[in-house]
Amino acid sequence: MAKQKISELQTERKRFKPVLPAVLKNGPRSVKPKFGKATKSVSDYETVQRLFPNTYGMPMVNLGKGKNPAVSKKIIKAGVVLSGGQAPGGHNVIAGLFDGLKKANSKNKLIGFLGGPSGILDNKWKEITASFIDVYRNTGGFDIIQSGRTKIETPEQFEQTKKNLMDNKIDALVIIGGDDSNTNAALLAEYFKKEGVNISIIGVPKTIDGDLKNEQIEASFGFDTATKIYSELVGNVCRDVNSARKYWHFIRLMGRSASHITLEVGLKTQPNIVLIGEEVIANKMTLSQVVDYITGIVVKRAEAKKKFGVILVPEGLIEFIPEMKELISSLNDVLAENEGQLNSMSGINEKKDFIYTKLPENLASLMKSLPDTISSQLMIDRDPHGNVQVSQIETEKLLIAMVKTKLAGLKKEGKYTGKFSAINHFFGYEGRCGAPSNFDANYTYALGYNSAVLALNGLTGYLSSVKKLVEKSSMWECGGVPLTMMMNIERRKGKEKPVIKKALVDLNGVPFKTLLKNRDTWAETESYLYPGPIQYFGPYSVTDMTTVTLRYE
Ligand code: FBP
Repeated sequence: MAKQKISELQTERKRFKPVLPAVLKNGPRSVKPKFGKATKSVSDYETVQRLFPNTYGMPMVNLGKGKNPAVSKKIIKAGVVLSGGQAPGGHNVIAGLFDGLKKANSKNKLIGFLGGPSGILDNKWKEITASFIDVYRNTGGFDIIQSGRTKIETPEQFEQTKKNLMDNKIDALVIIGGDDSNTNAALLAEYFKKEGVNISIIGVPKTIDGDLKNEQIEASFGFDTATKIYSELVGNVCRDVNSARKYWHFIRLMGRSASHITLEVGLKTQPNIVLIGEEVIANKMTLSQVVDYITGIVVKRAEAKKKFGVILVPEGLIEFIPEMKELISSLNDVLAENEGQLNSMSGINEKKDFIYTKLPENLASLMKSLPDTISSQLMIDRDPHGNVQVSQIETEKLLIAMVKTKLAGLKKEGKYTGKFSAINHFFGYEGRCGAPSNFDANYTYALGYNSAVLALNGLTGYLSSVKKLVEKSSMWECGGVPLTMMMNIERRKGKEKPVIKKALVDLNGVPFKTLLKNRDTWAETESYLYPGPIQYFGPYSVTDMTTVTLRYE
């Protein structure tokens, strides 16, 4: 077979050697887990404890240097699965895991389940070998074994998972995923303990959205690279508006449940408006008030003869507007409770008319008041974890339409004389598979290697944790955080469920406060910053520096 051609950059990136944290440098035999105090869930203690009787309260684990020859004695076979949306660095997690396992014992094996958790249920896998993994080192994407959003949730699926893992003689399963996938990891760990099955379950914090973090997990991988890619694009658009001076660009950025991406990109590029969903909900702003805020700035800039600007809109904004949140949550319940009946209807209008009869009156009229495309997009199937697929809802177009209407009204009243031409963008998929930055390449490799160490020590129900991320990678600290420690109870698909709590933008944190301090100036001026493309070679300050968010936090 002809050798696949790779780009010049890929050729260079193959040579990049991630720098492991000092504690992992000499391999799993030189690392000992140290156990801290018993832990508690973030809230709903009693319910979470009742649901996880076997794995609740486990201690924090820190890895320290020390002789640990036992990890090499047993030959282990591990499985790995990529779950959920792509994030730069997934391939390096698998490379780190592979190298950690092989360093402990060259006879250890690793297989990758194909296409996400469905690969476990369908028993589809591929062995990861040295020559196979080498091609993927330091590359973006999840194409090595692909990903998927299947949720392992029914008793039959748990049983099938147990059977397939046992048939394959798997000793440890590493689940690389976001909050939902790691919730699944926690449920599996609990199930295996209950069943007396000796398979370690270790999670790895992945998501470009940056919302899987807490005091122990400083950042999820992929956030650094994805935000650098979006910042380059947004910076370029800012330079374009400043050159042409004729358009308003409405840019929606991925991040379905939290606005971390928008905040980070906003701080890196300083556009005229940065909407933060968490602020909108805290101030109980209506959709119309959000539109008023944007319109106010458009008018002010027009008065200064500036009919151009750039506005960043977090993908999840729609769910942060209290009235919309209420509508979406009611819709979630109506869609879940009437699934059969709705499936039997073919036309979207028939479905809408049916839904209007099931929603409370005020929410039905709110839904009716939305443009047709938006109300249809709100009804798109929920993902297997019950989340609305906000990436399919064109909020930026909704805002443009509403701002236009508002400006037309102001024009009639003689309060606005400008011209408003708007262009919409959605940057999401563009950033999820980029070649990992040096930071993400190092971080993901360390997370993978660390997960091998946790599994080799027989731990289960832990999330791989690498800390002190603003330091050089050699200084990073490694360990494991009990998955149950991050849980709380939330409503999903019309039912109360234990889930890992998402980290939202902290309105008292330095990143948001920095935006707050500067945004009035950015609104009226052209304080744009142009971060440019990710640099892999060159001075440390441009190649290895991580996010503004992490540095401020
Ligand atoms: P994860 O939470 O699984 O990491 O995915 C995040 C994300 O990129 C969101 O920002 C986006 O809304 C969603 O995935 C899109 O999902 P899909 O790939 O299924 O369209």
